[in-house]
Amino acid sequence: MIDENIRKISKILIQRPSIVILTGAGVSAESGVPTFRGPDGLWRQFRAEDLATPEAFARNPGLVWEWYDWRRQKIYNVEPNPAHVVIAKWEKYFPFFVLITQNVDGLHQKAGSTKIIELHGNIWKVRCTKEGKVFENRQVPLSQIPPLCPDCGSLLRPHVVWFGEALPSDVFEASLQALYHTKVMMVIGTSALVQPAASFPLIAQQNGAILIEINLEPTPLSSYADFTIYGKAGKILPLIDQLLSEESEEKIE
Ligand code: BV8
Repeated sequence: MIDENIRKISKILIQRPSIVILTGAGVSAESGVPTFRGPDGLWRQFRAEDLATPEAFARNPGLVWEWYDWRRQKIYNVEPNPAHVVIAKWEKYFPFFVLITQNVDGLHQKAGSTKIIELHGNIWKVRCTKEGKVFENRQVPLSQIPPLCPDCGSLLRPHVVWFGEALPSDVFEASLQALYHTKVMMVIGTSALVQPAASFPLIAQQNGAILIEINLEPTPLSSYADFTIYGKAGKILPLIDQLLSEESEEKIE
């Protein structure tokens, strides 16, 4: 039985083939990646807000790297789930499509997404704290903690945005451009607590977009959303995609 709201959303997507998708940790949950704040949040004992900061890294780079090394070991062999696969497929389906992700796990790219803005960086990249050079580093586990720059020997840091750090201006600007332009804003699997990402859906809605939220539970965005679908992203997105495919076949016939 397909939820009436899912039918309505599919019709909206056909009428307005212009979409920005914002994802959070919930879109990777069914791949086995622990979320930050959910009941299954394996990082409960490590409050992200306490360790994902420049101060924590300055105080104890080894401890912060132990946390990242542990997270990298947890996710290095996980696979994209049906939600990632549908999102990757949609970038070819919609004339205007931008994916903005808060996730650092790289699973959207693994599923084939290319039109992607990584708001908070990527856990598989490291950055030299002296020269700012960025390297890909998929060593699991790390052979040395904390890892050092292969060029100059300085401390490497994860190439992610920590609490208290500004988003890279190019990433922020590209996100705003997409939010001003889009006709639909779909928010999937985020608790909508972290700024400035949590304000993005409202910026899009204020610029005329229809706001759709997919989550297991209500969030601070839910009262603003035009549509909220409660359920697992890995189940809901394929249902919407199925209706879009049926509609497109009808159009072609
Ligand atoms: C900044 C990278 C300014 C690191 C992360 C107001 C305005 C501006 C800033 C602030 C502000 N108020 C507070 C701030 C400061 C701060 C902030 O937002 N704090 C919060 C805690 C209140 N923001 C910042 O510091 C940002 N920087 O604003 O800079 C500035 C300007 C100039 C100069 C200097 C500074 C930077 C924030 C970036 C932090 N980095 N990650 C790392 O990962 O190690 S944030 C971290 O949280 C992750 O990126 C994660 O993606 C993100 C958000 O969490 P969620 O993705 O939503 O995950 P969560 O577990 O919370 O929720 C999962 C959801 O999924 C749940 O709702 C659940 O129900 C749902 N779900 C679960 N399973 C499923 C599902 N849904 C569907 N299907 C399922 N199967």
